[in-house]
Formats: sequence, structure tokens, C-alpha cells
Amino acid sequence: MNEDKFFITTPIYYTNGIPHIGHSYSSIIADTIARYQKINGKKVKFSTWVDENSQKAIQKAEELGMEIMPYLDMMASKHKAVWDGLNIEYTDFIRTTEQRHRDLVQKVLKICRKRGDIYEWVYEWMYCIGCEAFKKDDDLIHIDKETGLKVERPVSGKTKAVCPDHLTEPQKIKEKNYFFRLSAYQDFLLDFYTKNPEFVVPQDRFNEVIAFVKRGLEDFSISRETNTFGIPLPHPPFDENQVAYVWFDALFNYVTVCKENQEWKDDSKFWPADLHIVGKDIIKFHAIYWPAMLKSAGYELPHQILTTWFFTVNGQKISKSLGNVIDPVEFSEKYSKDLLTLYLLSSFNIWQDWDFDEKQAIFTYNAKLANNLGNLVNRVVVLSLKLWWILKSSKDILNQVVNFPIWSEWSVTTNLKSVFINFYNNVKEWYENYNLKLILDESFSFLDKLNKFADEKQPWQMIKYESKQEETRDILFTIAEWLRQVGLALYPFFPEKIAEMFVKLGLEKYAERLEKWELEKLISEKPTFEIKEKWENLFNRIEIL
Ligand code: ME8
Repeated sequence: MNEDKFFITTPIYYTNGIPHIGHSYSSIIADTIARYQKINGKKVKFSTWVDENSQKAIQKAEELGMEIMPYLDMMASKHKAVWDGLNIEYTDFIRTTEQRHRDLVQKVLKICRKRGDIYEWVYEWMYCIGCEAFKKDDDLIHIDKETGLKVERPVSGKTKAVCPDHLTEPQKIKEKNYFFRLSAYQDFLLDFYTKNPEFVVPQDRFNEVIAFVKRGLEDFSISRETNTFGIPLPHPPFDENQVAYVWFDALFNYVTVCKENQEWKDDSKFWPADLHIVGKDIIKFHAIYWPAMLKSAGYELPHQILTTWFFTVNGQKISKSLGNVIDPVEFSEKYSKDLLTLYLLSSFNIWQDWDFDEKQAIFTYNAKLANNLGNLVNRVVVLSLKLWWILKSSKDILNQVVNFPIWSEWSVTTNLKSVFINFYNNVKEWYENYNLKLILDESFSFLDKLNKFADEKQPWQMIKYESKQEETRDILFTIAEWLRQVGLALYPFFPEKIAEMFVKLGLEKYAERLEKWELEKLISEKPTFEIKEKWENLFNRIEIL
């Protein structure tokens, strides 16, 4: 395993619509983890973009009366605008209609066929376009045709069988297809899971995957005869007029970006992927189909899959027809990208379904970023400017045993330096375990303590007495150092604002040094805060209307 690189991916998104706030969740998580890995010294590759060869997109283009390629070009640039608008720091973009991807998928199809893993079969099944997946009777639910409400049992003529996620009737298909011999990979997969006990995070989801595989696997179709758009199966060895099933094509995007990167050069050193981020809806494809397909094609398998849960808006599934779609770029322009990141990543666990609430998002931002962090930075800057400009510790304050009462919850033998080192060791572990919520929670609770400390000591009063100026300076230094440490932990979440905070605190070139992987050095460095001027507030409060 190459320890110096980190290859992270988001799902590639369907282009029948523009990414909404739900999609932005996966990309913001990926972005935060990628930024952490970068400052932590890894060479990061971060790929994302669009899954184009889907029937949904074709249907949408038809609805709009557009030719498919102009439609896809338009959607690809709209998707890109969303990720750029949210300042997602991807390194690789992939469209599945690109020639490089078509070449790779065709190459892989030939390899899998040669290995005997692909065979022909005429079959009859049901297909849900919403999921782009084949369905069996057991996968469907029954709803009343008139009310649309779910019923326990079907009633002839009155109910219909629909996909539980899309509430639409699947298409009935009978055609000659090529099948991938997934059933032959059951033992291989179970053995792989045993040897890689952290392959899927969280464990509960992994247990479900393992149980599913243990029940026995069925082969799945990897081609469509009736589709006219998509990657053609290479002829020979395959028949003419068959295109690859969208999932067989889409999953290989992760390999394409390594084998044929943006400049179409070989970037193989990044393969295998270190982390795939996927919603719980597509875990089956990633944790079961994908390793088997890779094994068949002769590639190494990815290290880990992080499964994220879903959120609703106003208690409802996000959907255009319900009118609750939130555009993440408009939302962050209205408030701020930091508000969006903070709310999405701090209010709910990645492994929990939840409901998005705009007011709650503003409350969280005001409490944590505007008050807790922003006000404190402001206080230190304003007070320091009154007297010294340069804040450095008069004594070796960081190595002294803590004797301020507010810190009584830490051992009296603890000095500030070890408090910070301990804090950052935890932060690192949480980043490695993708526990982003805990990093935010603990950072803001650390800042809460600091605010309490400031309120108790009242440096703004002390500063008035000449005899207490030395002590005031130590207190301000302590607060500034504390802010610096929390800033290092929070940088991957709010890179622009934290960089601004470092500048306000008189710490030159910190963002630059972080981007040059100097995190470790910065954590243990003894700083001098050369506070030079009063700036605008770091975070302005937002009024709730
Ligand atoms: O499935 N809450 O693309 P897709 C949280 N093209 N996450 C959400 C969400 C919500 N309400 N809605 C969507 C596809 N997501 C395939 C992927 S990968 C080889 C192919 C996120 O456009 C979540 O991560 O339907 C989900 O898995 C992804 O968007 C699905 O995006």
C-alpha cells in the first residue's frame, strides 16, 4: 500500500437533474476528508462528476426536445458549476461519455468475457429507471392506484406494484442480454470481507452486506439490447447492438481517472482507491458488484467504502414535484458555504437519516461560528491592539501546569501544551475514522471552555490596571494559542475563513504552510501573534426572519 497517496471519490451523479443539497452532502464530506489528507501530507487525488449513459438522462433530453449530446454537455457544465460554486477542491472530473472511459470499459468487458465471467442469456425481468436497476417481485411494494397509499396486499385492478423509492411501476423487459457471473464470486467476496474487516464503514452496514452475500448471489445483466445510447459492447467478442448496463459502465469511472487522467496520462499510482463515498442507496453496487467486477478484470480492490445516510427536507424526500429541492449554491450564496458545511456535518451523524431545517442551520451557525469562534477572535484582536500588537508568552506559559480554575476538569498536572497535543491526537483519529461530527463537536466545546475562561478572567477589565497587564497579556496569548490549535483542526471544513483567522491573529502564511503539508510542524510550533490591525468580523450573525 502506498502510504503517501490518497485517492478519494464521490458517486458520479446522474444528469437528469442538477445536483441538489442532498448530493452536495456527499461531495462536501469528500472535500473535507480530502483537504485533511492533503494538509496531513498525502498526495491527494479526488474525482467526481457525471454518470451520463443512463436512461433517465435520455428521457429528460427527450422531454426537453433536445438531442442527447447537447443535453449532456449542458448538464455536465451545470454540474461542474455547482461543485465550483461550492469550492469543492476536486482534482479529476469524469464524464462517462468520454472516449477514455469508453476505451477502458470496452477493454474490461473483453477481459471479463475472456475469463468466462460474462455469458449470454435471454431473460424476462423488471427494470426501474429511477434506480437504473433490475427488480424482482420481492423488491416492490403495493400501492392503491387512486390514493397512492401503501397497502399490505395486492388487490386485483385496484393496486399496482411499484419501486419503494420511486413509486413508479418498473418496465417489463424480455431481451437477450449478457450476464456477469456474480454468483461465482461469493466465496471470494466473503474471504475478502474477512481479510478486510473495515472495508465498509459503518460496521452495521457492512454486516448487512455480508449477510446479503451469505444468502447467495445472483448473476446480473451487464448489457441492454433495446437501449440505443451508451457504451457499445465491443464486437467481437460480443454481438452488435448491445450497450453496457449503466452500472457496469459507471463503476469503472474510478479506474478511468487513474489509468487515463485529466491530461489523459497514466496516473496508475493512485489506484486502488483509498475511499469511495457513497449513499446507502448504492452500497450494494459498490460493496458487492464492484469488488467482483474488479477481481474479474484483474485490478486491485479499493480499501474502503464510507456509507452516508440520507436527509429529507421539511420531512419529505427531496423531490421537484414536492417543491422542496434546495439548490446548494443558491443556499450558500444566500447565507454562506460555511453555514452549509457546518450544518450538514455537525448537526447529524453521517450514519443517521435526518431532516434538513433551514432555521436550525442558521441557529447552529450563529451559535458556533458567529458567537463561539468569531466573537472570540474579535475580542483577542481588539484587546491586543489596545496595548501590545505582538503577543508572545512572557513566561513559558504553554509548559506550565495549568492553574486557571476553569481548567479544573483537566488534571492539575496537565500543562496547556499537552492539552493541545491530546486534543489534536484525537482530532487526527476522528479524521481517520471519518467522524467529522465529533471533530466539530469537540472543537466547539473546546471553544466553549475558552469563552468561559475569557468571561471569568475578563481581560477587558484587567487591561485597565497597569499592575495586571502582564497577566492580561498571558491570558490573551493563551486564548490566541487555543484559537490557533482549534483553527488547525477546523481548517479542512472552513479553509477560507480559518485562513483569514490566522491572518487576523497575525500568523503569516499559515494557509500556505498547511497546503505545503506543514500541519505537524504547525501543531507543535511555539507561535508569536503579531496582531496588526482590526479587521471585519470573521463571521457575521445572520438574522432569522
Ligand atoms: O446513484 N441525502 O447517482 P445519483 C443524502 N449515478 N445524500 C443524498 C441525497 C439525500 N437526500 N440524495 C442524493 C447515482 N444523495 C449513480 C452513482 S457511482 C459509480 C454512480 C447522494 O445522482 C448519495 O450519496 O442518484 C447518493 O448515493 C448519491 O447522491 C446518488 O446520486
